[in-house]
Amino acid sequence: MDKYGIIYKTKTDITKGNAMNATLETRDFINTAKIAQFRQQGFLITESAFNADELSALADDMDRLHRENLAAAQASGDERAVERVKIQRSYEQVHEKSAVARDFVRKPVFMEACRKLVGPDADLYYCQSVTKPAYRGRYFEWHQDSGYLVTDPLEYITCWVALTEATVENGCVWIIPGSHHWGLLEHVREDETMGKYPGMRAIFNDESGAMPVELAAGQVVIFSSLLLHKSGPNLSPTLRRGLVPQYHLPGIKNARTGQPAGDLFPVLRGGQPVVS
Ligand SMILES: O=C(O)CCC(=O)C(=O)O
Repeated sequence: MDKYGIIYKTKTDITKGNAMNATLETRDFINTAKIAQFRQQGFLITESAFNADELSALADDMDRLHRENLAAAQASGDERAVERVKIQRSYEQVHEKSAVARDFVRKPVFMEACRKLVGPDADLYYCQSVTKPAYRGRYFEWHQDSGYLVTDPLEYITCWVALTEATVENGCVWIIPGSHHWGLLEHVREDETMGKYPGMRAIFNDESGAMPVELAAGQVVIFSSLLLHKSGPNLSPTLRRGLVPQYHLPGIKNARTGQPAGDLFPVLRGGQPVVS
């Protein structure tokens, strides 16, 4: 048993539960056409994979993290820190801070994605809650996720789950289909501004194929860590909420140092979900 106390869940366990969950838990979200699209264009989009209770339970717990963070900033008396917390509502490795998130990242749609796109064994690599506040959620530069930390093996999958609907107006993700074939691009670090999050920007010069990925709540866009993507500002009067779990092969390393990379949080072994 590892630090998370791994137990292997059998197929019979997966199909238990109430009728609503049984439907979502037994349905296939990724057919062969979607797998072909993922290989050719670097992404696929699922139908809604979660019911309203699952989405609101996660949103509520991400709000709890935000309230705790805001209270800590307010207690510090640092007004700039308070302001930053209000506009930068992104939290990292949330499965370590939230039992709801820890359960969520092993939901069937992700296990199916791992099984079909990663392999019978997969680990969670990283998991962010990404909330863009109304009117103040900022632009996020074009990048490849592999541009943040180069791993060995290089490519893994990013799942961007819409906890609320994601639209052009509220700052949905944009992608360049097929750009995962361009290989790993050079990235430069960009400073934050009032209109832009801090982060890496990929160097490239053809964004003519860019398309927005508008999603209904519960839908997931799954893409290669080499696919170029960005997101727009939130110009709407409501929050835009997403969760971004990423999955890779067990044993992935930081390509520069050779040290283990990612969180080493096992989710799938021998094709079966891991529960703790
Ligand atoms: O949620 C967003 O707005 C973009 C997040 C993103 O691209 C990332 O975390 O790599």
